[in-house]
Amino acid sequence: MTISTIGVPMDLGADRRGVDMGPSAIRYAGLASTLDSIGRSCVDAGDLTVPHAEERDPEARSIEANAKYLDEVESVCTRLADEVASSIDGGALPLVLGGDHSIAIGTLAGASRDAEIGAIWFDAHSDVNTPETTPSGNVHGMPLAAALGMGTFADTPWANASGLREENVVLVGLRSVDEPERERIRDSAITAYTMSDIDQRGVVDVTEEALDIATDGVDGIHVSLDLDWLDPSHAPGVGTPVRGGVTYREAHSALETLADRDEYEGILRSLEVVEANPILDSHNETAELGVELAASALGKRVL
Ligand code: B3U
Ligand code: MN
Ligand code: MN
Repeated sequence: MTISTIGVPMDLGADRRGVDMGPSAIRYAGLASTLDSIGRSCVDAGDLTVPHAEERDPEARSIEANAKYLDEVESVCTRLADEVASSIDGGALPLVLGGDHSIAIGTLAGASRDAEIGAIWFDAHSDVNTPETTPSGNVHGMPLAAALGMGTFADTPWANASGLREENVVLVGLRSVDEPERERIRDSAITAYTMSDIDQRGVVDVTEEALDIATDGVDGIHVSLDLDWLDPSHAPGVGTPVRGGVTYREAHSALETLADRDEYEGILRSLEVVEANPILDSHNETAELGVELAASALGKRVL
């Protein structure tokens, strides 16, 4: 299956410059040649246009302190959803390059258009804040809540049109969860694995179970890879690093486990790599890691 790369140079959801250069950094790290070397044909659809924070009327910012730039994020996500849906319709596998994690609102909407999907969320954070609970106002802490219609997101088109159910959502690698998010996860049908689960059971066992849950009764799954899932010693170029993340090998093992399952069951519908910030990075190593991990997810084999 052809891979269709879609760049989304979004930083409004993190309210922090630099992560908008993520798509460029990931391409510079050799995405196209790496995919080519593993025998996957790849078409680059280029970058979506994302407005800059500086273009914005400063007065407008304070009004939505609880969800900064939400209008702009939603308008980019509307276009992203169309791109993702049309690349799936065309028989391709969309590989979305962030940009901050707010773009997942669009990716999930596109991947779930006319389909039931599951989602695996590799992330240090749970991203189920809403405007009522967010400690930062940053929409990159809210995309799963938006897609699932939690809190004030219940009335948005994102939630209503989505073929994503909590029962098929699995969070893997958590170590930074806000108190209202903890309650929300407990009250939901979402499955969540913390870093302690990975410590105790091993990343392959956890990923196998995550795959069982995410794929149960659906047409396919979206895999969202927030690079802050990894320990900052391996992925320093992210906006909100949290110590105690997965190691380089654990990350590859998890994505190889996904690729093995995909080879036999054809479950992967869309993939996303987000939060690479080259300004905070050391010699582009986080973007390079993003490329390597995408290759593992897409079937790279040593022998
Ligand atoms: N939970 C916090 C922090 C955060 C979430 N996602 C990232 N950071 N990258 C929040 O602001 O919602
Ligand atoms: Mn995230
Ligand atoms: Mn995160």
